[in-house]
Order: sequence, then C-alpha cells, then structure tokens
Amino acid sequence: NFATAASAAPAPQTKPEILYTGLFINNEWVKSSDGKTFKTENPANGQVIAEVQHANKADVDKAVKAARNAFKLGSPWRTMDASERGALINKLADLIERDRTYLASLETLDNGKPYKDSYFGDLYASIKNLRYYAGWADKIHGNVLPADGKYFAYTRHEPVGVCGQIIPWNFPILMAAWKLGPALATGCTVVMKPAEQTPLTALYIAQLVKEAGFPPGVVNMLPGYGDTGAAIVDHPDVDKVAFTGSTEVGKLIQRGAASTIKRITLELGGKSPNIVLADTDLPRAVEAAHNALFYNMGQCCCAGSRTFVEDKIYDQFVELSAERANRRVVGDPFRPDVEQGPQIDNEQRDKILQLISSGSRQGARLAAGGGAAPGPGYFVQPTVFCDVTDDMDIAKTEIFGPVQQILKFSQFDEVVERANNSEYGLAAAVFTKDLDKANYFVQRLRAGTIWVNDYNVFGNQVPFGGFKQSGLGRENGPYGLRNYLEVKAVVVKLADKNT
Ligand code: TXE
Repeated sequence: NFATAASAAPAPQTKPEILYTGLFINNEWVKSSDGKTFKTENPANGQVIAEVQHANKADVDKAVKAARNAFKLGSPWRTMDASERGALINKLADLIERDRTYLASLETLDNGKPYKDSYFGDLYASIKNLRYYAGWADKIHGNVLPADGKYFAYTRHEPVGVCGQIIPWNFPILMAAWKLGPALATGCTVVMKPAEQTPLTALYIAQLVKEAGFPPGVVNMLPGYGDTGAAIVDHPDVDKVAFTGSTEVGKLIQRGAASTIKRITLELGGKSPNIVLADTDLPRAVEAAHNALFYNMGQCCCAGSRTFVEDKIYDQFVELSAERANRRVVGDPFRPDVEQGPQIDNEQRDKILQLISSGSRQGARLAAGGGAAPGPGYFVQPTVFCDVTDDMDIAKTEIFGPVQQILKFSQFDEVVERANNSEYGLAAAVFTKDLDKANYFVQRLRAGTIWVNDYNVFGNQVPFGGFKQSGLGRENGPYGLRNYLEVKAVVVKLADKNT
C-alpha cells in the first residue's frame, strides 16, 4: 500500500559500502569482548556481505550499564527539555532521509526485499514514524485529579527506564524506528538487538544517533543471536523489554521477564483471515488479497494467510488469483520491475517448502507455483492453494512465505467462527460493498486490526498489535507511548481546600 513508482526512486547503490559492523555502546564502536563474530549474507545469492561482532553476556552488561548511566538522575538526558528530545528525534529522521538511498540499498542487500519497497515503503514509513513520535515528546503529561479531602493530587508520566528492544529481520529499519520513536520520546534509554540475519541497517542508524547528538548511552546497539537477546531479557537492570518476532520466542521472553517483573510488549505471529464477500468488486479484491499475502515475500506478521471466499465467487476468485500469482515478477531485488525477492535465508525457505509439500499431501489443490524458484538465492515460486480446509497444516501454521491459502465459505456465522478459530489474532479484513455486512464482521472478528475493503494499511497514528497469542500491548499512536511510561501518583497535603 505504499507508493511504488519505481521510476521516481533514485538509482540504488547495488554495492553499498559496509561501514559499521561492531557493537555500539556509549556512542562508541567496540568489538565483542570474546572476539566472536558472525556472517551476514545476501539472500539473493547466498554470498557473505560482512562479518559482524557478536555481543555476549558481558557485552550486554556493558551496554546496560551505559544505558543505566545515561538514565541516572541529573544526566544530560534526564535533565534535557522534552522539546529538545523531540528535536533530536527529528534530527535523526532528517539524517535517515539524507541517507535514504544508501539505507534503502543496504536494506535490500541484507534483507532481499525489492529496492523500490525498501525506498518507498520501509524508509518512507520509518522517517514518518520518527517524526510522529518526535512531535509527542513535549506533549506527554499527567493529570490533575479531583481527589477527596484536603489534598492536591496529580500524576506524572515518567519514563520506564532502560528498555531492551529485540527486533526481527522482516522489516529491519522499520522495526527499529517503531521501537526507538516512543522510547526516546518518553525519555527512556535503549539497548537494541537487531536480528542476526539483518544487522546492517540498524548499525548504520546507531551511527546516525550519534551524529544527531544524542548523549552517550541513550541508544546502544548490540548485534547478535538469540543468546544476546536472552541476556538482555534476563538482565536485572533492564526495566522493560519490547519484542517483535515468533510466538515461540515471545513465550520465552514472557517467562524470562517474570524474574524481575519487567514490563513487556510482544508483537508476535499471525494467521490472519481475509474474508471476501460475493458482492465485492472482484478484481480489486483479488489484487488486494494477493498483496495481503505476497507483500514482502509473505514475510509479514499480519499477512492475509487465510483467504476466505464466498462460494458464489469462489471458482472465479481462485482463477484470477492464480493468474495474478503467475504474473508476479520474481528475481534480483535491485531490478525495478521485480515484485518479489528471495526469502530471508535457507532455513525459512526450507520451512516454506515443507509446508507446501504438506499442503499437497493433505489434499489442497495447487493453483499456482508449488516449489523453489531458480537460485542461487532463496527464491520461492508465488504459490496459490485452493480447496484448503481448516484442519490442514497450511491453514493453521504461520508459513511466512509466498503461499496463499484460499478457503470456501457459504454462511457468515460459519466463517466468523472459522476465522476466529486460531491461536492468533493479529489482523483481519473483510471485502464487501454492504456497510451492514462489514459492521457485522468488524464486531465479531477477534483481531487487533480489522481492515475493510483494503489490507496492510498502517498509520503512525493507528495502534497495531495482537489479540490472543499474537501479542501483548500496542505499537504506534498514543497507545504506543503507554508501554514506555510509568504512572506516578503524587498526593500533597493542603492547609485548606476550596473548589
Ligand atoms: O524468529 P525469532 P525467527 C515468525 C515467522 C518465522 C518464525 C521464525 O513465522 O518463520 O517466526 O523466525 C531473537 N531470547 N516471525 O526464528 O527467533 C532473534 O535473534 C531473546 C514473525 O527468525 O523469534 C531475533 O532478533 N531473543 C515475526 C528475534 O528474536 C531471541 C518476525 C526474532 O527471531 C531469542 C520474524 C531468545 N531466546 C519471525 N531467540 C513478526 N512478528 O513479524 C531469538 N531471539
């Protein structure tokens, strides 16, 4: 749903220089204390791009100390005017905009997503998100309360403190922006861990944090694997953890956070229903359902991965969807006509191919694709399954790949029950021209976002997050600030009181 006028994007840098591969602690670049590194690769050809430092437990400890120090009373960060915090976040957004072509190129190299999506989607949305939260910095305030008795009572909304932020590989820059914006606007300090598959753009952004003028220790960036993430979650001096990733790791984080009652927010997996009624504008719904699933190689937590279609239009919908998938352009993500690059890595591609096999084995019919696409990178054919039933693995498991499941329904109450019969509840959509029918579904679907007649529409002002096992808490909008604030009640005795 982002503008994708490829012709208007500046030419990408297909070999962007790799400048930062270290740990960023206290505004300095350092190596991991045990000298361990890991390789990050280009998923479009499997070649190693760079060796990156792997932060261990001792490094996490150093970064947490830096973040704690930056948060101590009287520090430059704690005594800074809120409006000045906002100005710094705006400066960071300006620097990202200055380097937008470079960062979009680096994102495509490390992640494999089409350059035009990096440039018009991820970079555009990240800059806008930081600016949105920059505006909030000096508009966060408590309330004066009409307390009983001779008291003056009010609340202060204070920063929660040192925040561990663990982000995934599907939207590396955007997830960094979504997490940094509200944390910095509220005056928290951050220890962030980018995903091991895609550390490069987050590391470059760390350098921009320094250039913008944030005091040392306010943002620390630690590349590493799950062990690095776990050390952040377990650290007793971390006050809050924000995580985006798999439901499986989300559960580990919730357990780990219990040891010191850390505040947590979790944005996890999904198996989102997209319900298409017979009265809809069919070609538009087919295109929207296609993008709902195939955008970002299907690697979206909110992907419309269960397309429920009303029986009267089912056969036609399947035919048009298969045609559209067959037209999808797969290949080198730097090419301007390419819609679909590689999956993030071999492991993800294997998971997807296994689920495709299970779909065929369990009786679904392949209408398009059905296997790997030519390499050397981790490409998968745009795949469409029809005659999918609710009990099949492809209808229950988050595939996280370019595999569309089309299911048939005939009754509204039946499809509501089937749509809600999932451990997930991240997003849902309904396509219809009838407002009463749309409202029927809006009220019954159990999901954090419901789109009507569109899909994948995000706004910085609009909360995003999951019901059920899709997560805890909301990002974006004013709701996103709550995760980073503690409410302090102050009650002051008065000598007398008048209304
Ligand atoms: O996710 P992980 P993976 C889903 C999707 C995908 C599956 C597995 O279905 O196929 O998850 O992907 C860090 N303590 N999503 O294995 O492991 C890890 O280093 C603390 C949905 O890549 O959850 C990375 O930074 N941190 C999703 C981050 O967690 C740990 C996006 C996410 O990786 C950790 C990605 C631990 N014990 C995958 N173990 C979404 N919601 O958008 C790993 N990590």
